[in-house]
Amino acid sequence: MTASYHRASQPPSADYTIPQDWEDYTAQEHNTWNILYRRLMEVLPKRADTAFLEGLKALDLNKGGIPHFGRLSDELEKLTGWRVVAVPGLVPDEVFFDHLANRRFPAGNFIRQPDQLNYIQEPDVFHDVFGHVPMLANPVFADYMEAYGKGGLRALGTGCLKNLAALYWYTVEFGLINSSEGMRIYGAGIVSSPAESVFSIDAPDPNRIAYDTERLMRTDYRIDDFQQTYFVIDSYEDLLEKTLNTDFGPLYERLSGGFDYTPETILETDKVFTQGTQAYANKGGRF
Ligand code: HBI
Ligand code: FE
Repeated sequence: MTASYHRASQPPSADYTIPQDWEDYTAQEHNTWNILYRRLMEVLPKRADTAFLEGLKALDLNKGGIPHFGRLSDELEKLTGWRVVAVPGLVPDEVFFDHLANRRFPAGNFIRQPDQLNYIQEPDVFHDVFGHVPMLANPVFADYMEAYGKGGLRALGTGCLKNLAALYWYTVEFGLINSSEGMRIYGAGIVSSPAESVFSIDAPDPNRIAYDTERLMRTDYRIDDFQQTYFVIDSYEDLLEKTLNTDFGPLYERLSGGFDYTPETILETDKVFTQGTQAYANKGGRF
């Protein structure tokens, strides 16, 4: 009888990777994956971007139960050169950046408890694999994730890791795209949450503001509730190009290493798609 959810069966290696121990998952853990998958597929068609839905199909994450990382990686690697490696949970930034820079996505090998289906603090295998991996099948987004990892390694020691974390948060985790079909989700933190998938597209509450690299790196974010502001990209090509063309050296000089704007702030310079009902127009500057 294994523990009701996985933890590292042995201390992690220097890069924090551990065996997934796929054969040790219980029927209940596989069933938790199936329940979450079904719940998300009730709300994601018409809300998730086609890039996400195509990745989900290409990788066939609906085989039933928790995917086997080795077999999943063999499929993913054929598409964009990415592999999925098992880790026991959050890993230090420099380890995380190094994995991304080498096209390895670190995914938790444990899954949430049946009584925690709606929200978890730490990314489990459902958030990491269902939420993040399908977008890694998109060649342009796959390039963005590698560029993010390489940028992170260069940023170590600049004192701006919080600003870099905001860039990850407002794109990879909670990003929206203004697609030809309308506003759509690509962020993993949204697509792995049934409630926030509906809220981020349907609700009048949040602001939806056009992506701007420096603007969102200066913006604080909440980790324990729905986002009050979502940033919207025009395309993955545009996101990649803006990231590759940003001269981060001088930007890090300008950044305080902290945040200048609260999550609900709207600036006069913002290109606003929707001003949220909860938002107040803060003219910017420190809060
Ligand atoms: N570790 N396993 C894991 N998964 C993450 O998403 C993660 C992490 N470590 C650091 C981190 N994310 C954030 O600080 C990123 O913004 C870098
Ligand atoms: Fe995540």
